[in-house]
Amino acid sequence: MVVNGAREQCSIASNGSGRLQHQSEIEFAALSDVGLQRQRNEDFSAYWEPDGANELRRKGILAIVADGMGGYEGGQEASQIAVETLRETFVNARGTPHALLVSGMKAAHERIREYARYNPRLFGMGTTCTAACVVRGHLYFAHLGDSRLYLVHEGKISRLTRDHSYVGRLIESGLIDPTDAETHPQRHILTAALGVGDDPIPDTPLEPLPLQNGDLLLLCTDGLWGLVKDEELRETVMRHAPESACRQLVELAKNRGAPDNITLQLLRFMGNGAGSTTTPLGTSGD
Ligand SMILES: [Mn+2]
Repeated sequence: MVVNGAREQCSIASNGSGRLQHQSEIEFAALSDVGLQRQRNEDFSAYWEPDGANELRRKGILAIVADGMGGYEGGQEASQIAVETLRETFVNARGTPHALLVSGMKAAHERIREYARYNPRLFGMGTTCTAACVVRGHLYFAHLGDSRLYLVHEGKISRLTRDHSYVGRLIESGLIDPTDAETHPQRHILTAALGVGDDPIPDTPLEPLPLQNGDLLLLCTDGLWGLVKDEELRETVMRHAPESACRQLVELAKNRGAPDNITLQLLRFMGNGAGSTTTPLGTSGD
């Protein structure tokens, strides 16, 4: 089953029926909205889960968000190419989840560069890309740019990705305060993205992260996290079912002006957890 973030002004998706059919451990919802000031939605996202329990066990599920940049239609093209290439690689190639995510990102990078080469007016097109895979209760991810992946575990929210942006660097170096970042004139400058520069090396965790029943994963573009604080994200996703939480968070961003496109995916892990005996990948006994 594939759920694409369509190019409509606003689109909601969920895997409600798929979950019942395949006993997926994931409850999923996603929402993308053009926002209040942009003409186009340059964000793109997709969620994939295999048809069949064996395949689900072997491959797990894949969630991707991408936020394109570049003039003309460059941003739109870049984010869509990235998401589709990464998904293709993940679905069709063989390898560990980590290897598939990384090689998928490399393939996406190449394809965007090639596309720009044959469409010179799209020169400079690029995209952020944050992809998460959950297989047998373990989270893998790969990340480039300033979209984000959050984990809500036992009521606490933590950000699993760092922003590959100029402002992100200034914050990490202690040169500016996180609160200044929201208004910093250079807050949109990325230091790493797909389709731009040399071969990208995405951030990945050293070890897959074991998930527990009830854990929540949130993937989102800066159109959301730029306007909605971590604490507000946490409260909303904990208090509401995924689909309703998606709608409320987009509403919140819109109440605050929504200058950018907003895209988010929310995944609730309903499995036994990585510590269970049925998950051979589990490395610790809880
Ligand atoms: Mn954005």
